[in-house]
Amino acid sequence: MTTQDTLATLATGLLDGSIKVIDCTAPLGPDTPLLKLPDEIADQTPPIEIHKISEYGDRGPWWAWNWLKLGEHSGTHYDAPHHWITGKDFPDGSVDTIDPQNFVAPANVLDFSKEAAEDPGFLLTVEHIKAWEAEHGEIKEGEWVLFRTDWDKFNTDEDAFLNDKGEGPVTPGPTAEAIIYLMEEKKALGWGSQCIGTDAGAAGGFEIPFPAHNLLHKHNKYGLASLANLDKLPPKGAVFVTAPLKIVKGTGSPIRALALVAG
Ligand code: 23J
Ligand code: MN
Repeated sequence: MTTQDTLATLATGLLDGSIKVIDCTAPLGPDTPLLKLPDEIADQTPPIEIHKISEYGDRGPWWAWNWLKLGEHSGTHYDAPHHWITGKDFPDGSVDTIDPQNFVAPANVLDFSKEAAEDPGFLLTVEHIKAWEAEHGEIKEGEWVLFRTDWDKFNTDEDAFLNDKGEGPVTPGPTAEAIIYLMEEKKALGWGSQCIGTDAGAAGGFEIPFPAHNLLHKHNKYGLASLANLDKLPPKGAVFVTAPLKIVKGTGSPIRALALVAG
């Protein structure tokens, strides 16, 4: 089969529904949960606003349109290398300069939803990843690693999503060693989370603060946050489509995260 045949087979599968498109995106609006950093150390990403310009009225009789106010790191979104100081110097490290070949890639979906339900501060280790690979197959170079925790079930309730009961956010994430393993040994494309960011809630206090951010972007690799519907994906075999807006020098962007799966 030629590559052109492969593409034709994909096109046919999309049209006949044998390849399904799963939406892995949370709704983006004023109620979307947003990251809260300690006010003492950081300015905040602002609340999302959707303002009407006009709606079939006196000021534009035949059309409706809105304007938006939102941070780059809002809702289901992409983290580019320039988001973190460790990735600041890559010439292809902002959303407008990343090679678009990276926006369509195979996905490994690591299901640790049971562990996260039992322990909301669950940390994924190298051992967990190796055990997953022994069961499902190796993670290969250039592939996404998506951490399924089913945390999207909270994405309409900011308090539950952030899970800060007064002692800081308690949400699942990776250990530094897990990210080092994925970057250095597996050469993964990046890491995706169903929580507010790629790191665990407690990650600001880790030995390497925010290790997912620090280490992914140090390797000129990418993060995905607030992913939805990972429970609808197989452990292997999905193709993930995640294109950020081409914001000039942008450090991230809301995305429409789509997964192609065998229906
Ligand atoms: C800035 C500082 C810490 C974090 C974040 C941003 C994110 O989660 C983000 O959206 O990239 S943890
Ligand atoms: Mn982000």
